[in-house]
Amino acid sequence: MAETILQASTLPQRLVVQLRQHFPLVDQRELAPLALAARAGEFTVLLVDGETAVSAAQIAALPQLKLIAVFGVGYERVDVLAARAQGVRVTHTPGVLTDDVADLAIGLLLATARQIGGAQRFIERGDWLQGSYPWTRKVSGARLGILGLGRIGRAIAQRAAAFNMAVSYHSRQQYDDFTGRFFATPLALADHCDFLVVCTNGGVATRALVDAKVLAALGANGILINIARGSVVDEAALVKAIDQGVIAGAGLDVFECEPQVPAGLMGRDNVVLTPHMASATHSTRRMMADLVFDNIAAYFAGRALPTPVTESPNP
Ligand code: 8YV
Repeated sequence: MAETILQASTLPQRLVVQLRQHFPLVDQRELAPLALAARAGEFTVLLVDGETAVSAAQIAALPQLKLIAVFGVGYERVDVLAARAQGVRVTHTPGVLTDDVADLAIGLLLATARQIGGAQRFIERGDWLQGSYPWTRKVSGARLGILGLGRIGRAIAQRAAAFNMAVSYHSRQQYDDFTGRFFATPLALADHCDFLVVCTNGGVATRALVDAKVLAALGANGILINIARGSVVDEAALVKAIDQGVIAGAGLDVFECEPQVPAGLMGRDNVVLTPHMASATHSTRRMMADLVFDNIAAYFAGRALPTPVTESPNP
């Protein structure tokens, strides 16, 4: 029986075509549930996007599974511990999307502080004919707090340096090679900074790390940016904080129950929303696809996987 890839998410067509040219591939969504069970022994590779959950039960239901290839850097929806226990390796797409995500973080930060969306609506409504747009918030020289100092957090810090921002951070550990000030808790970081940018991993370990207390500490002049995962922010607390002026604004690319976005975040000049598109540029999505292909090709050729998940998953 030929080793087959089981595709369980919608992925770039170019990647699927390229994979099909080299390996047998079946789209799970075209299989009846019973057919999936009957053919379960064929599938050695499971191909998913970053939003698709892969549970211990799903892994156990594919007895020959050897590799889960994730199209995305975040892999918190895959039960990595269960995969390891069953001898299944997991790959993801780190590195290639770092610039795009950091770029969008800075874009959201500028758009939120300077109310670029609100200003456009102001022109479109014809309000400029009656007077000027209200003054907004200066970005250059402000204090930037980075929550989660991984590749993306560092790339944001690099960009913030060009804006003369004083960068500080909270992370699972303190880094000697990073000059920004370390804060031992998200609360202390929020209390210190003007802009808090969430760049942590998702998953249970970071769930609601930004809660009502952290938002209160960020304060009435503070702005929250989230390009990581919606789960890291207590969204109900955020809606309340925005509504009651506990914080000054938010720029958000990710949400708790995507693609659902709370109505309380909409129609506000101090809230900028984008639909989880930080890595969605032509060139980056192409590089992500190439990396997924390379990982799968390496598996089939018995070579070392280019970008395996190596760190311990969230407990
Ligand atoms: C994608 C992402 O939206 O890489 C990630 O972790 O959040 C994004 O690049 C997603 O994973 C694509 O499926």
